[in-house]
Amino acid sequence: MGKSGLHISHWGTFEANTADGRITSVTPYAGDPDPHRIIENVVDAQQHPARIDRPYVRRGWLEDGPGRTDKRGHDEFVALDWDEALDLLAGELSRVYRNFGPEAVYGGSYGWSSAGRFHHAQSQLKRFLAAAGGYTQSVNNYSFGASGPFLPHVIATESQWETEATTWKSISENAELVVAIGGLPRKNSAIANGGAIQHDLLPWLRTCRDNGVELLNVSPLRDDVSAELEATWMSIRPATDGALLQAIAHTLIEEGLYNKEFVANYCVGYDLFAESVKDKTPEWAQQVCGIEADAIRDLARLMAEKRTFLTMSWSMQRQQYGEQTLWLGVCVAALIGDIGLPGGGFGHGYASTNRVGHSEMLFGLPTFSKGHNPVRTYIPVSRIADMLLQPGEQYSYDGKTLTYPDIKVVYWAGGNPFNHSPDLKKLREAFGRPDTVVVHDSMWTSTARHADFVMPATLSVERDDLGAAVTEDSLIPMHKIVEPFAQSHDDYDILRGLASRLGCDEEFSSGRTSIEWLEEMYTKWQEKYAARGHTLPPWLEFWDKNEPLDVPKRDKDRVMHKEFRADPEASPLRTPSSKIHLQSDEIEAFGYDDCPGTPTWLVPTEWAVRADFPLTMIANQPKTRLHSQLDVGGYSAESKIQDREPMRMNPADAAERDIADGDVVKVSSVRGWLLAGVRLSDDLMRGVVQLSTGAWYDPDEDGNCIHGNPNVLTTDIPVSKFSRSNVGQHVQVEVEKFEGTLPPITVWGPPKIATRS
Ligand code: PGD
Repeated sequence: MGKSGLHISHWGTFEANTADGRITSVTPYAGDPDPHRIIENVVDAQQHPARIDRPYVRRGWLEDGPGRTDKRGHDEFVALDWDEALDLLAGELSRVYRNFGPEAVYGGSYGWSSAGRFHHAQSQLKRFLAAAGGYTQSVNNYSFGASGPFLPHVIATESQWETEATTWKSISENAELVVAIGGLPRKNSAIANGGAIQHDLLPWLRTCRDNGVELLNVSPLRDDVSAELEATWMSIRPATDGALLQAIAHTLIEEGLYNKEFVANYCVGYDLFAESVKDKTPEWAQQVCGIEADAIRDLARLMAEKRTFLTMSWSMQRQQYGEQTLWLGVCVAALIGDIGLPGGGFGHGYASTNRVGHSEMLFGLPTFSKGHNPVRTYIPVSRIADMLLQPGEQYSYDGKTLTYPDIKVVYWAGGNPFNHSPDLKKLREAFGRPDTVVVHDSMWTSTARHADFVMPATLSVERDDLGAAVTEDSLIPMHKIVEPFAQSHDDYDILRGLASRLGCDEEFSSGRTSIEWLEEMYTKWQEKYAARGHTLPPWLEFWDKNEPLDVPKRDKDRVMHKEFRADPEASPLRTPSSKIHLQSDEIEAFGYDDCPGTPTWLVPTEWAVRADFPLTMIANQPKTRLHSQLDVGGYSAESKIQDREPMRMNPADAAERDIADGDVVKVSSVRGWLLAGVRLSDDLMRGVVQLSTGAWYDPDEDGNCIHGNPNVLTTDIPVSKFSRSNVGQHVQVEVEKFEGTLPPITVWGPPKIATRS
């Protein structure tokens, strides 16, 4: 029996109890005011049959060599020894670099992988591929892939709205009204990229409530704000927030309630914007979004009267025309005129993770360099399937014309595209195109099953690391808790094995072991703080003490755009005009019909199928895990219904279809179907069903999912020609009771392993 030191994961910090080399239970960090149960998943997952025990190669690849194939995802795997696997893969990488050049290697490798400053799978892979010759990379992310490139054109750069956002402290002390478009769901704030130590969304929202701040939840889901906060729920039809915002702007202008001084001094494009909302009356918006015209008018008046903070969740832009919805939010906040005032203004992504609204560490965290990639070619990250299916094709992105490269090797570590990409049937077809697909993972996820080379990676509990998110108060020494499972290795050691075979080990590893890297990273970081007058303990003292180390933080009362408001000449915005854009000639000149230069609400193309698929599915983030990670863990597993992912449904919609709580249903869209288990809930408005992402994709022979991954239903069309981001948040579906014999889930165990001839 043993007890570990603290361990940090993206979803919380815990101590583990161990016996016989296994984790038997976890205890949340005592300093966390609101721990989440996701930390429990690691207990069952660490030794689960779905762990990858050794290196494997796909049988067809071994027998026929690299090349285009429709067998990926259907084939058997052959076990290899480590040396054999590394020799074979190094040979293949050499062939591709020699014959096709580094652009033919796709190393975009998107995904969250694990917390830990050193063993971050993407950073490791990118540094290795840079050392090996280079790679085609990806830009942006699946979280805010539209707002990332778009918002800098109209108000703020990503580093501003993410890391210089107005703090919860300022909001709770100064705001009178928080309008949360897309809500402030506690479940999403469970996680933070880099790790969560103190979950303080709920404590801050309680302070808001106790201070008399009015909370308004604008969402199709009532529980997008926790019930105890007594928020007002304004239920809105999915994908219509832009129409609501246009009608609010219309009312503010028509009733002369907007802040004329703010608009005159800090904004450009007012006349064209005002013209564009002239006919966007509350009565018009009511027809679109389902909120009564009088309630829209009252809301506009309330916002004009009170110190208002308007925040929009990331989900608002993970849908078609998401840039426009977000931009309309910026416009309404500008008309209200509280931008730059304590507790007022515009926010994006509050509660989308445990990050926005917290202050940052003074001089950041220890870092591991990704090296220098000589290849300039990139794709917007969610265009992975288009890139593989249409090499050489030109496309637009952020005012530029780009060309998809011809990819021969896809190399993925720490991500699960067969979880995160919309339209998984299309992705399957795309994954058939390259010569070779390589995946490092600890689990037999669907992505691993679609690979040629499968390299078993350790879990973070099986290695030493340093952990924290930059918004936390401390850095955690993460001592290994248990030995690596079977023959799994750290990504770093796998890549070192390849680097030495390719002759680039010195460039990749600088000859250091993992623990030597941790010391190097920590010491550089400590010296940075020391040079600025902050003394932190030396490496061995920090590591051996095995306790969280307090790190100094920035201004906890920070207000975004305070300096801009105080003096727009001295502190201009980084937009083309240096001011807030209510309209943009630059965007208009890009000529994108789906991203016009004056923001407007547009009808989603998916609505064309509403006659046959009348329900809108919200495919949001799960409560019981992070994305698809550790889906086999106890907390995630206990939520399943007859082994299927739970889907929530309004009781009236269910009754119309003769569906009861606990039934298994077949959910269909234009693109395919899945099986899910039903939970009835009146926290959903009528016409809406909700199915979280992350159930491991378990395809039948036609690619439909018998387990409940919503991305078999969603579409891969981009948000717009501007950002080319993903629209996974919504899809039109129909639901019927499943009456047949339930097929058993296969994806929670290993795939078929061939005996070697
Ligand atoms: P994860 O499940 O976190 O999903 O997409 P992402 O790919 O990040 O996948 C991470 C993988 O990394 C897991 O398979 C895990 O086992 C593996 N892993 C963890 N640690 C390590 C490690 O140390 N080494 C290696 N080699 N592997 C490791 C998430 C993405 O999904 C995101 S961020 C968003 S916001 C999107 N949201 C939606 C949505 O709202 N709706 C839909 N329909 N679809 C979405 N997709 C997107």
